[in-house]
Amino acid sequence: MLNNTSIITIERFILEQERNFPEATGELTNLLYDIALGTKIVAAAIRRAGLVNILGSAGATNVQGEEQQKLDVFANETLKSAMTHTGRVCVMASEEDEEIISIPAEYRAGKYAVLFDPLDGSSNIDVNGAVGTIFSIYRRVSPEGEGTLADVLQAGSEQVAAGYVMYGSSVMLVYTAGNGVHGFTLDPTFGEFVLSHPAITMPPRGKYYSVNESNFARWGKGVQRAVRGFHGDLPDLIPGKVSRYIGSLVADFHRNLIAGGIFLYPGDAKNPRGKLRLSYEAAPMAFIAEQAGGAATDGTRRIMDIAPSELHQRIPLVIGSAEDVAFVSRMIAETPE
Ligand code: AFP
Repeated sequence: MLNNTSIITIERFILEQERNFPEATGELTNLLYDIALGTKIVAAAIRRAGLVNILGSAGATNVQGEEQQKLDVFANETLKSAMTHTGRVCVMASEEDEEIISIPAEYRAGKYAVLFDPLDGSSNIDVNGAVGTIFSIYRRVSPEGEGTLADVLQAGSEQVAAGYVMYGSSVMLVYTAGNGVHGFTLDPTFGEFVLSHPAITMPPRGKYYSVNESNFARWGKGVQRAVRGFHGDLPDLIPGKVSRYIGSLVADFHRNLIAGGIFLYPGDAKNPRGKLRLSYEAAPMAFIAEQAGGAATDGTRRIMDIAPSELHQRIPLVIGSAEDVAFVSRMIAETPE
């Protein structure tokens, strides 16, 4: 098996990509590999979850006031320990931690800051649904020493790399380092991510729309009109689409990335800033969407341009095939509230 040169592991792929940049030190390759290793451990735990009876609440709530599942805690700790002692990272931030995560003094010389949502869509775990890990990597902006809040509060356009791992019927890692979007599938027989989806591109207009329609009555009129368009009620403006919603951003986004479509989590009368987090969810997914030819906005502004002012900031998200995202912006701009 190993002498089969048609198998491209994630490590080989990233190393080969880095050859195009003579100034590259290999540190980013190693960091991505650390993250891949952490997610393989998480994937193994998720697969065993139903068997070893570790499902259920850990009894704590996270900083968003949401109940944590045990696997959330496990995934968070696993990813932290995969990156803490390598000397590649100066600071981290996790959706599950209120404050930035500092790195012990002897290891904090690294030039990267990493943000992650360790187990997104975790309410799907109890029903054996798809969940994911999302990550985002920035270059440190603070001088040497301990990384600071400034390192993790950068606009999405400053990302060096971003990606997600989807723990679905197979485990897939999808990432971009600004040179296209590439997907790898975990081969469970030898435990490596192998290149399965090189240079993923999103169709400009998609077949699917994904949104939690139970919030329909609370949306602004522009969003309501756009979704009516997706229902097929505005045939002069846009052909109708097929509805698909899992309630797990990674899984919903992944379908639309591969097959074409749009995902929305708009703000509404109860939560004007929506539900999703700018730094852990919206910005990394926006980087991937744009690199695949798609787009991402908060309804009016490009997500990648928005610099967060706080660590756990929420933001409305409209992401997917470029023409579909533009249609939503147009409906929002043209529809009086
Ligand atoms: P959980 O991690 O609490 O399941 O939230 C998942 C999520 O952040 C994102 O993955 C989904 O797209 C979105 O929330 C679903 O939210 P609704 O349940 O309100 O539709």
